[in-house]
Order: sequence, then structure tokens, then C-alpha cells
Amino acid sequence: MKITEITIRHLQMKLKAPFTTSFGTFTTKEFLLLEARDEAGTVGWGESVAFNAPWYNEETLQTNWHMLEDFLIPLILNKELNHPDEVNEIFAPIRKNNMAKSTLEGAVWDIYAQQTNKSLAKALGGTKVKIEVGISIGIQESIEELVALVDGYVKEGYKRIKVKIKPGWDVDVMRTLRESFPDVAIMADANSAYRLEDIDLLKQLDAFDLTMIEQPLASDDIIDHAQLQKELKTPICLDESIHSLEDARKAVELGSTKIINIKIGRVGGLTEAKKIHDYCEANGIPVWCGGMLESGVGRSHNVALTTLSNFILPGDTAGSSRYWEKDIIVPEVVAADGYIDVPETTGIGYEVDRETVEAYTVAKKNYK
Ligand code: OSB
Ligand code: MG
Repeated sequence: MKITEITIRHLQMKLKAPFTTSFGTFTTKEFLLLEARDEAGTVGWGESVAFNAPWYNEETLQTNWHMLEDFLIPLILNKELNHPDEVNEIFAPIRKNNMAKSTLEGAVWDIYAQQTNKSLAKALGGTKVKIEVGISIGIQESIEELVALVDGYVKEGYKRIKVKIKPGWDVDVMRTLRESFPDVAIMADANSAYRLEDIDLLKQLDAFDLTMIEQPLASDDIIDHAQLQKELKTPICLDESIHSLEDARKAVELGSTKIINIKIGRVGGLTEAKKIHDYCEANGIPVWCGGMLESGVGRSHNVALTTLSNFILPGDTAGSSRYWEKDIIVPEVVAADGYIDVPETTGIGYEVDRETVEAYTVAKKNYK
């Protein structure tokens, strides 16, 4: 396989409802969509999960464009590749910029799956035919509104409810949720909003039988999380802190995390995601697939990854209609009764709707 042409597009997609985390509010999702074409004319798609501002991590849509244009695309264009795992090695000398790397690597995986006549899920070694779906709910104006939202999602069949927390929107919120939904799997995601000195507050969350608490402390920390986990009953799940298999190994060895949220973009692509998955499986650490408010393309990659056997816990990959009036893939990703059926057709398993893509595109550039 040889990639001979790449197009990068900057898309803007309005979210159905604003999504608020401890670090900010999203109303419109801005991201890069990458289309790669090989010499046989096979087209593969990748999505950058970098946001328009460096809130979640240091990458942005513009830094990703720069890295792709000036460093990553030149390393791949017109190079003979036998397997997408090679992309991970080719990119290794370039430090970090994982979301940029993942954007192109994902498109190569899509092409590889099509060329070997497999679904992306099968190409990755996945076995599930359907995946369990959880939902991530942003910070709301009031606890009453949150309870009403959760009630609706529980009735829709979501297998696990995750709510965002931040100082001032934490213990009372989680207590109310547990009292209102005694039998539901509930977890909290702090997106790094606390410090070790908040330990007494975080310990109060132990009373609510949460499935886990995600990334309570600093986004680059694994030391304080180990300290915190020693004193906390609730399992810690790291998100922001894990960028590679090496990070995962160190965090697990230190006892900083009992569960890992794998985001393809954060770890630099599907090959690294699979490595982390395999390491965790061998070490008794359950994983689940995180979300970055992806469009259908990124979502389809998440669905495929989640078919690997150690994705034991429901992820954040909900159906397209939870986010968008109209997604860029046909059919859209559909969650029904808490499950998404994994597509069996080759590649990502969904058609990219070019007309809709063009309607959302605000900038584009071609490379060959
Ligand atoms: O930390 O998992 C996160 C959204 C934006 C940035 C970070 C996160 C999230 C989510 C939403 O939790 C997951 C989704 O529904 O895609
Ligand atoms: Mg998170």
C-alpha cells in the first residue's frame, strides 16, 4: 500500500447541546478530517480529536495541521507500507503530537482494512459483534436538570452514566445521583480539576459506590494519583495522563490507576491503543474507550477499537444523534438499548457523506 494523495479539511459541526467540562464549554466542534488515497484509489479516513484550544491537552487543530503538513505527511506520502503498524514506527522520532499522528495513522488503518477485505474491527483483531454504550454528561445548570437528563438516558438503556465534576459540583451532585439511581453504574470524570490536598473531599465520593473516578488530579501526573489511590476505595481511571504503552506500564506499576480510558488520539493511534489494550489485558487492568465528541469518522474508529476483548467496561462512544443533527457518515452510528452493532463491511464500515462533509468544511488543502 502506498499513499499518494491526502486532503485535510477543517470542519465545524454545531453540537445539539453545549457540553461543559471542568476546563470549558463546547458549543461547536471544530476538527480536522483527513482523507488519504492510495495508488489503487482506495480512500481511508482519519479524524483529529484535537480541539480548537489547548484545554484538554496541548494540541490544537492548528498545531495538528502544522505537524501533518510539515512533518507527518512527508514521512508517509509515496512510501511503500506493508502494515499500518509501520506508521507508528515511522512517526516515533517525532516527539508527542499524538493526536496529529493518530489522524493520519487512522486513515492508513482504514485503507489497510479495505485492502485486506476486512472490517476495521476485524483488522484490529476485534471479536465483538456489538459493543456496550455508556454516556458522558457535561456539567449542568442545576442538579435537578442533571437528574432529569440521567433519568432519560437510563431509560434509553445506556449501560453506564458518567458525569463531569469540578470543585463546587461534586459531592452533593454524586450523592443526589446515587440516591436517585441506586442500581445504575455511575462514575465521575474530573478532567484534572483537583489536587492531592483535596483528598478529604475526594474520599467523600467513596460513599456513593462509583464504578470509578476518572482523572481527578493533574493532567500530567501519575505520582500523586498513586498516593490518592492508596487512600481511596473508588478505583481511579486515568485519561489525560496516559499517552503511550510506557505511560500505562508506569501508572499500573505505581498503582496510580486500576482502569484505563484509551483514547486513540491521545495515545497516537490505533497501533499504540492496541498495545496498551494488550498490556492491560495481560495485567488484569480493564479498559474502556473514551470519547472526544467525535464526528462519525472518529466514532467509527472508536467502535472498531472497542471490539477488542479487554474493552470490558462500557465506553463513551454514544450514537451520532446524541451529538449531531446530521453526522457525516451514512448510516450514522446508532445506539439502541445500550448497544451499538459493529458494522461488518470493509474499512470503517460507514460511508462518508461527501456532501455533508463539504457543507461543514471551512478550509481544505490537498497534498500529493
Ligand atoms: O475527558 O473524556 C473526557 C469530552 C471532551 C473532552 C474530554 C472528555 C470528554 C468527554 C465526552 O467525556 C465523551 C464523548 O461523549 O465523546
Ligand atoms: Mg476524561
